[in-house]
Amino acid sequence: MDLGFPWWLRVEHFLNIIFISFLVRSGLEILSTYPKLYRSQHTVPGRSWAQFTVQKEPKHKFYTVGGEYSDYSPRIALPGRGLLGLGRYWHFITVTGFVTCWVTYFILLLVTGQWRRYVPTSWDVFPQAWQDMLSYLAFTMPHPVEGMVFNALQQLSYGFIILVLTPLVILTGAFQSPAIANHFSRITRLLGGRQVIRSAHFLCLVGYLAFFAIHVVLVFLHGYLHETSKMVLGHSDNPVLGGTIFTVGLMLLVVLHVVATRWTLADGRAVEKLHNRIVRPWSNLLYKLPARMHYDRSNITGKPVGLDNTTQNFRGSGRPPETEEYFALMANGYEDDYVLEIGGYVEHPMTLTVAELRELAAGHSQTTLHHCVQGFTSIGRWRGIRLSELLDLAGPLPGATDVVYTSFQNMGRDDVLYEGGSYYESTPMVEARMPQTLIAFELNDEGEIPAKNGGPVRLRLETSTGFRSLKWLERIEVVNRYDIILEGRGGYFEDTDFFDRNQLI
Ligand SMILES: Nc1nc2c(c(=O)[nH]1)N[C@H]1C(S)=C(S)[C@@H](COP(=O)(O)O)O[C@H]1N2
Ligand SMILES: [Mo]
Repeated sequence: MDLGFPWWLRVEHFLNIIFISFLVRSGLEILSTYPKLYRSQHTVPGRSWAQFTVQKEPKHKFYTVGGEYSDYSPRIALPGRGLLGLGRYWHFITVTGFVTCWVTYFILLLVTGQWRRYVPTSWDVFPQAWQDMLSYLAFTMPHPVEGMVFNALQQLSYGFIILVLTPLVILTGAFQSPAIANHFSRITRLLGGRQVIRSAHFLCLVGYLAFFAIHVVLVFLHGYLHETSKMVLGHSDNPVLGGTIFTVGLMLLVVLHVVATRWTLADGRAVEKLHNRIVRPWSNLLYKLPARMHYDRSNITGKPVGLDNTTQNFRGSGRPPETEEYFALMANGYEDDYVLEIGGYVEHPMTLTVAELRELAAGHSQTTLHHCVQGFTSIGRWRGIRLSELLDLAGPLPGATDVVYTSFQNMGRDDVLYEGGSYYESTPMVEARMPQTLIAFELNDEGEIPAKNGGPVRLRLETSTGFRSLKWLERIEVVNRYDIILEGRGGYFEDTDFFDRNQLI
């Protein structure tokens, strides 16, 4: 068969240059907001195996993770400046194209028989690839394998990138989604846990970059015009024409990156719209994946031996309310002073104390892996009542679509890192009704939820990124539309930053 360079293979190669460069830059943006890699799911400060920031971890015990943001430059990251939400939007937009492209390519390889170019059919390829490498090091060009367009080293390295590294990067990427990681929690654990998978995802990036560097060197060694002409025209009969087209293409790619970065920094909401169009149709399918927990007490993110506060290593994000009322509430053990309100579009509005919540919950607890959108994870055992049961008691009226949660924390007042008003969040009814959506009042069997983790009562959404699990819960309100509340995006970070309320990724 002819193993030349068919047109679809060339188109795919070109699209990949675009997709991978966007994935790398937006991926770096995501990394920048928590530029550390861990082996353990407990992400204990000081135990990272790699770090990509010069920032030191604060010394006091209860610093919040928000302070670990590093802002990478827009020259490196897309869009840079610590704009995590926008980096995520670009990553997911590009993933949609990249995965579609790879699957199509994979099918085409199979049906056309072109897979033979990447899959060695004899063991001889391995010693041959070694010989090829030696000859490159001596600046002589190795010969292609009999009947092939590539030499043995090219065949093995391209095969590895396309058939091993790419599936691996897609798999490890998919498991960054809390919905996927918590639904397939057995696989998450089998693969070594969420942080090992996150580290592997990063190592895939290193793999791509190393391949890219060598690939470029080899293109130059073989002859730039000659090789790039094959990428464009499929042959090297007219290297000047092919090489020129390729070079112009590369310049356009640079322009595309500059334009995308500037556009994102100037009009993030437009990027958000693009994201919602492209990504939501498939990401909404993740609502079909309820969390299935395979964690127990022994997996809890606990204390280092010798310290008496077991919950201290469950990382905290955000600052507790700084009001007299809140301090008084916590000081008094809140059992009598705290009341949770449930109201809005329901038949029976009600208020419940923690004691009443406890009674209704009948001892239910769940041990789950928390995924902060920045990347830290902790495993906690939450005692609480399923929201679904509370909703049954309150009786949503026909036409109720969403549930809105408000906190007595105020970001502008309580957290130096942020501006703005009260923290709130909302969920579509399907998410509110998920079996693990919990109104929690106890962490790690310690009688209560500590202030820094959202006590007395907080929301737990186990298939979504952490920012949506609202802490210091004051009121639950059933509504028939959420888009008329404040900025209309359904939550504090959705309104003030670029986070998506439907973010189960
Ligand atoms: N009211 C309120 N809820 C909040 C936050 C906040 O700042 N304020 N931070 C969110 C974020 S970003 C995360 S990751 C989780 C962290 O929960 P933890 O502090 O128990 O780890 O709470 C979420 N809920
Ligand atoms: Mo977070």
